[in-house]
Amino acid sequence: MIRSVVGQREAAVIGLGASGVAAVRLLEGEGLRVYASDTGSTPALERVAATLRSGRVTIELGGHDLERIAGAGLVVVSPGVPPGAPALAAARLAGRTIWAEAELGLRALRGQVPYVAVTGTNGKTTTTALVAHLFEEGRRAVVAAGNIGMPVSDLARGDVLPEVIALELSSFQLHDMPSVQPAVGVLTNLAPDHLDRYARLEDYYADKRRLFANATPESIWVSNADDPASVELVEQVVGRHLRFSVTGPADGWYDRSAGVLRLGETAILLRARLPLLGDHNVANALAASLAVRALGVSTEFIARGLESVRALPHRLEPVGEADGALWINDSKATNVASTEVAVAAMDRPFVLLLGGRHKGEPYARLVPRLSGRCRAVIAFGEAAETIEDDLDGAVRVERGGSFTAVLDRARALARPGDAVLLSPACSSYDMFANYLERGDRFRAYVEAL
Ligand code: UMA
Repeated sequence: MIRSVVGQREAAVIGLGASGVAAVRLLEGEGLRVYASDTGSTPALERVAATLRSGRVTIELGGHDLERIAGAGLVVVSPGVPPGAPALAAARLAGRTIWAEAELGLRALRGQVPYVAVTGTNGKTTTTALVAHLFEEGRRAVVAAGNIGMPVSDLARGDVLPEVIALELSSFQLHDMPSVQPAVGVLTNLAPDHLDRYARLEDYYADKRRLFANATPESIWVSNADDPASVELVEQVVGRHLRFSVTGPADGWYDRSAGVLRLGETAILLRARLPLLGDHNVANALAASLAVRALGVSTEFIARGLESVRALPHRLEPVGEADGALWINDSKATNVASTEVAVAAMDRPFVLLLGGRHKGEPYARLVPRLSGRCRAVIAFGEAAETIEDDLDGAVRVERGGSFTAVLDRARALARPGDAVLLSPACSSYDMFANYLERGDRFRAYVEAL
């Protein structure tokens, strides 16, 4: 089927990150000739190129041969390549078929494996991981793939296929996935994002809408009843609609007065037994529960799965207690919106560690959620002074020096029953290699105590 699209020509792969490499391997495995290129030429890319080059595979680093791409039978694009990139413009101008790597992977699977596709602005990865976890609990052979980390093309090349895929899809991937047709499609929520890539918010939402492009009356959709933008987006979509809500009755909902998660009238689990922090995670849990329930996982297995789930590393992840305070690693929060969600999830007084490399967003947006609830903010890194200015007068702010000094100070300020929350709202590049290293240092400190 892929062969018939490529014809006698070669296939072109744009970008050689995880997606591009997986696409090259899949296409070569199909017996096709491949031209893959990347604008980068780092030593890491050179090493990757050396492992891929073969009689059928040509690799070019440091730029794209636009003419060659324009002559390809099929162009496979990595999600990080923006639609306006010259390589894609050349392919479009020549009228070439352009597929996202995820489209290629799904085509290679030829409909043999049903998938639950999860998209939305926030909560995609957590919901995808939850879907996979609940399927596992229900004894289904499942793999989590897509934006969450494993390219679908790698999955498709494997010898043993799973029974079902939990597939996280970003708007970047959906842009070039004309045949997407999930067994269940989940939309977690919508909010402005990626405005560095999309000229208008409508364009971003339009890519999200592509999840529903092949809807039929048999399709099953799960969406967020509490989010007006999601409600509007799915309004005209055909199929069976299941909705979740943390504010009132729905197909999956949080009965707050009883402290219970419900599917319809059926009580699934006490909120207190779901080991994830914050209402947003209750919403993610309800979305995942509805999706797997629609594919036959029993409420008994769902309840067990929700109870045994653990936070993903670096995302509101409780890492331990010290002197009676709970230390929470949310190092993945690299923008103010993420930190806002984390702070809203705090059900006890907390010391907030805020800082790193400033990304231009004002921190004042956090003030309504900090006043009266946050014991102190410790501002650190390059952003420290801006944070101090933005929060001035609304909450106690102290300036931290080295990361160890910041953690020592947090320990001194937190009282028994408090939380110490690392949710920095900044990138980590001023002090660390990445957010993972920042979170790992936080965890190691707590473990050493
Ligand atoms: N490049 C070109 N030409 C261009 C532009 C870029 O050659 O004009 C090259 C870059 O030099 C680079 C490569 O393309 O080498 C970039 O590829 P990529 O950014 O698509 O990276 P991958 O490693 O393939 O990772 C992608 C997803 N990345 C993005 O969407 C940015 C990963 O999601 C995903 O896990 C992976 O595929 C496997 O499916 C990451 C992500 O940040 C986690 N996603 C965004 C998000 O969640 O917000 C959408």
